[in-house]
Amino acid sequence: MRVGNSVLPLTSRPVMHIDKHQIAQHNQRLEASHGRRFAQLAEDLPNVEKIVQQLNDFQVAIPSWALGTGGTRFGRFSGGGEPRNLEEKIADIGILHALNRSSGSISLHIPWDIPEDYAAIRTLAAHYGLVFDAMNSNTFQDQSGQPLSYKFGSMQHVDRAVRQQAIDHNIDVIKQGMELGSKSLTVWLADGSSFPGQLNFRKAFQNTLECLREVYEALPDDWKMFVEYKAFEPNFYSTTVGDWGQSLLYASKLGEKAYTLVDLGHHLPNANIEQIVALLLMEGKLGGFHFNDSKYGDDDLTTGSIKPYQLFLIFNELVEGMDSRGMDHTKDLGWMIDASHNLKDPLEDLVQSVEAILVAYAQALLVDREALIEAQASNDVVQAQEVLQHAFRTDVRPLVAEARKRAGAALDPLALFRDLDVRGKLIKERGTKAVATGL
Ligand SMILES: [Mn+2]
Repeated sequence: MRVGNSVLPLTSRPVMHIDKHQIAQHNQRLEASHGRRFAQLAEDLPNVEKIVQQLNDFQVAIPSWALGTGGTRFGRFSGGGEPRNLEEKIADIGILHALNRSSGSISLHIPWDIPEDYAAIRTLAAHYGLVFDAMNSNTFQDQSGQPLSYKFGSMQHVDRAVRQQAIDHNIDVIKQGMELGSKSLTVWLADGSSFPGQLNFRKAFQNTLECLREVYEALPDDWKMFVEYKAFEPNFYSTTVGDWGQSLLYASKLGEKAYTLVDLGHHLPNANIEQIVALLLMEGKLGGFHFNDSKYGDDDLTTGSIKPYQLFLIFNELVEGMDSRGMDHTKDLGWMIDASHNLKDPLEDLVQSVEAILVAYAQALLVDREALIEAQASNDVVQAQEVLQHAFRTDVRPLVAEARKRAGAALDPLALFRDLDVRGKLIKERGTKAVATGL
């Protein structure tokens, strides 16, 4: 992984990189104990090779805004060495991908990450083995120099001129994505109201639909549009794309290139997300997925840190639903992490998130489908629970590690990240005061 002179200007040539020898050395140290644990697990799994291959193929997109320390409304505590520009964000994801070989794409947010030279950015990403996943538009903030304000919404706005501005921005994001080789646009709208009476719900919906339709018309044929919903925040009385029903309504009215996007943190407490996923898949309208975890609301905590069983149950429905439609696990849905918080090193947090996603996926692949169908058909509630929990309680980490090893990644990415003092080197390169653009 050498970044050559021809690719990068001198100033943005990263010092920190992880090479094959470092990974090989690390793996060699852990090989004996890993080999024992993997062999033991493999003995009980007749389809172990297929599962390892599926884990090997699975890729999760990393959002460009997850590389800096996230803030809250109250404060932001930078850990230092944060990427200062898009090039450095790509370099960070390159480090992550070198460690786990499961983070092979980047999801950009416009206008936080507008590339100056598309070809150069594409070349740089390719250098790290990265491609561009979904593009994200932003009509939830006002940008400097923007003529009209989104204070009272964007696509729902009572003023047609504001709506047009939001349409134009989204079409512009599509054009930028085309330059980068992206194939999808994620639209998340903060639109809604915070007080009863503020909004005519029907008009807000119709305005939004009309705007989304104009953006949809601008989508290339091989693109998808993801309509992301969220129950509340920043608006606290109503949200104009507030739940999966509303998103599905928009997506159905828009057409076959429009899909619902599920973000794990965007539901009311205790929502049965696995059931939502199952029904959206049944309708062929689940397009993408944003991973994070939460205790209360849109907490954006590390995936799998709070509710790992729920994550497994969601993956169980994803695998069952995708298989029933003959879908490709790796290509037919957009998988992305959407989290950003203020305590952990952002790269360590992402290592943990990707690991948690792969663990839940592996557990879902272990579920004995035939036994589950049999239990369901005979109303054997006890056995159904046993089948699911047997898979969930299996320690599948050796499978995930084996998949990584075969892909040329590290057996223990977090340990290697720390052994190599990656953050220390990034701080040396970028300084302690470097602050990532974005949230
Ligand atoms: Mn999201």
